[in-house]
Amino acid sequence: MAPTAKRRGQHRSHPHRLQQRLIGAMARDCRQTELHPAPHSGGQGQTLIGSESGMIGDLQRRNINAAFNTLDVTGDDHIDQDDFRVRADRLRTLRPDMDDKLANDLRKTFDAWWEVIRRAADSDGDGRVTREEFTVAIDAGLEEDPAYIDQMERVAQVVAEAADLDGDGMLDRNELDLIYKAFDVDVAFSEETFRRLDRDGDGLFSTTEWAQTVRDMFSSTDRATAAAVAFGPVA
Ligand SMILES: [Ca+2]
Ligand SMILES: [Ca+2]
Ligand SMILES: [Ca+2]
Repeated sequence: MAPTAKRRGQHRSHPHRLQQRLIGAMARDCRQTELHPAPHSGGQGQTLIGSESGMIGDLQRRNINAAFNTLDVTGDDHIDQDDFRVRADRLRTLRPDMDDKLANDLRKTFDAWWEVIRRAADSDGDGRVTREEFTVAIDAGLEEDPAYIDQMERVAQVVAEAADLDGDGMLDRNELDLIYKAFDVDVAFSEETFRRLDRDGDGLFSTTEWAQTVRDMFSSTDRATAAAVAFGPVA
């Protein structure tokens, strides 16, 4: 008698796992908190999201804080348009020969990214997003909003074009590192990401593949992808 195959698809592919997502993934180090015994392990009234680890509530808070800190480029504890302008300008300094068209594309794309966040998160309409407003928006599903995901993919594409120093439509390791530097992400993390993206081992991958990788950071929970390790190792 043939054994019945068990469907295990549900086991690891729930989209509501915040630690899998792009900027939340920057806080991957915080996964270590899962190793710490929960001091409140008997509690039953906790509002945890997900259930596998039992610590997602804490993780989520940490990830949201990490995401907020990353977006708050100016460090004034608010996200506003300046943060996105500064980030776009930083890419310009990484690429001194950037032409005006690309510089404009960068600025417009980063502005549009800010617009998506502002619309979703600036609940008091003062043109700035506080940590609290951001947390509420993420809780409400900002990172699952197709408009947000589309915009992130656009940002990734333009950033990849900016980092493509020799303009061949492909990124090499050095060009990928430029992206990491522009986003203040530890360049050490780019090594494994690069290895996974450069499938045929020729030392290059396309800017389009990079944009797709960024998209995967939101939509995929597959730990074998480049997206999974883009901001640090997964356990
Ligand atoms: Ca700021
Ligand atoms: Ca506000
Ligand atoms: Ca290139």
